[in-house]
Amino acid sequence: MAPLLGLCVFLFATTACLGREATFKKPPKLVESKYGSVWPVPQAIQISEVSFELHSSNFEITHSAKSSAGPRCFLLQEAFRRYFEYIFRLPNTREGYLKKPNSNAVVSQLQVLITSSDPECDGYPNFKSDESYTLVVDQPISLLTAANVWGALRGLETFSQLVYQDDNGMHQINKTNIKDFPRFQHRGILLDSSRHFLPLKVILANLDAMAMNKFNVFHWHIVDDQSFPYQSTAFPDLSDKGSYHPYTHVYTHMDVKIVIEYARLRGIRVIPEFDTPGHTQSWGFGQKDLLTTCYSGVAPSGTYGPVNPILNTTYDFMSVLFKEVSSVFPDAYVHLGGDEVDFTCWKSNPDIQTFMDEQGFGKDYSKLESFYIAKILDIVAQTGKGYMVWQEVFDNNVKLRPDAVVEVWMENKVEEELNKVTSAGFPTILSAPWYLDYISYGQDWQKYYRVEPLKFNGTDEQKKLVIGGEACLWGEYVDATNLMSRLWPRASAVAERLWSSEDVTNLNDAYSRLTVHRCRMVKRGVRAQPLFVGHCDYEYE
Ligand code: CP6
Repeated sequence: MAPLLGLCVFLFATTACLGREATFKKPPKLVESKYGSVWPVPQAIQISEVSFELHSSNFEITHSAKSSAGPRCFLLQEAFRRYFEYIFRLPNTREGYLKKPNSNAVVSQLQVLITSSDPECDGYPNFKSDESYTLVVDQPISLLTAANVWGALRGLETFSQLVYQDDNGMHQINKTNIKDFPRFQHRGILLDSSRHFLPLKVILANLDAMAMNKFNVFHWHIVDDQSFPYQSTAFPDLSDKGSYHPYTHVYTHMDVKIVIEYARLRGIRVIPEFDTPGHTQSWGFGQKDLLTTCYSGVAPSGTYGPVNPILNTTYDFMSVLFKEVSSVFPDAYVHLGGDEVDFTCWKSNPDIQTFMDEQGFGKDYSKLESFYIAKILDIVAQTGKGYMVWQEVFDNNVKLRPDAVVEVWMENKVEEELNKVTSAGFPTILSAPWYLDYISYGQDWQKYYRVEPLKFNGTDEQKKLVIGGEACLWGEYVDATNLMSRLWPRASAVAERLWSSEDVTNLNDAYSRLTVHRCRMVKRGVRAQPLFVGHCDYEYE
């Protein structure tokens, strides 16, 4: 059996053969993909065998004369510059270092044509933004057409991914036709800046990586039990006392604005989450009487529980805080959390027991939770914002506005939950299968890739309510040292599931493109970890 053992070692990288549990025993095969190395795969793409050259000295990305956008469109100007650099000016990209005479045709321009009368140059992306585009790569002029800047951004990313270097270091692109649009509107990444403070730099780097994968929502789980880094102007004590450090480990309004603008320029929405009534321990340091006093027998135990839902002062505070938050974050939605409320402390508190009796809630503390959430929803509705919530809020029968988005995160009975939420008529996003803070040996990206968000019992109307999904990177074991490598390229699997057509499921094809895509991210300065054995032409340095 020696040859078989050898094969076993070769194919399965030893662990499977030693009988230890390897999640994914068979590494996929590297194959030539008809999609080139584009990630995520466009809805329709034909790449021809014919290739053209690009020369940095004779190539520009410009506005088409017919475009409704021009050089005054700052968002596009910045994008043109960025993508020119991705194509030509990376650290160790040598262009044509073995220049040989040739007579190939050259692409000298990528013209960008915005067709809508309002290109949305100065706007923010929103949940209805049109990200579709068409791309015709031909010589001497290639044409990218989109209704507005959001589609143009996606098309520029695709164009840059079509460019490759031949064995002589010459930049090449094949004649190509693409018609593209996202399958799901909401394609998010959740970062948690409470369990560890995330410096601005890593948040911005992650926004770059998101754009490379056509993600369009940054779900910023900005505060939680462990720290409150958001610096509020109305309640400065919250971060003065509740952050890890009041000067170095906080996000000022200016910091937040920087993140929002950086994201906007990449077509990414920023949705902040202020999770209550649970997950709020850090709030208690800077806001007296906000949290419930827990009791041990008849005396306070010295610990605190969820937000105290029976005091008027709680709601006065929340009104002012959410008013501020709604003006600092321009997106039409805020995430209100509502997950994992622990009732132990509420149960111990005599004032809460009295209140429960008065309200006729009996011993059902989920009624008290609903009472609280309903009031928060009213407060937020008054700011003119829509809201997202974790699934428990729906599960507890809280009355939600019809445009409320319910985020399904619990791993058990996901399909049943999707059916329930959508049959009640609510838009929903799926994050349950995509908890990327979980790690394991092997190629777990395949598990994320195989997920089919619409695989649940429901009508077509219900399926339309699944507006997308999110990859979540909870921060217990993550800070700036490992965030990028933990997320990328594993989150790329989620990106393709949410962007590309349902039938894009071939694992060998995905593996082959993702290997190249991962090296491309590395080349662009993203510390994306390897999928398996191998090398990149340009290694991270
Ligand atoms: N923090 C907050 C968390 C989690 C949630 N909310 C969480 C729960 C279970 C797992 C991973 C993360 N760390 N605020 C639940 C949405 Cl497995």
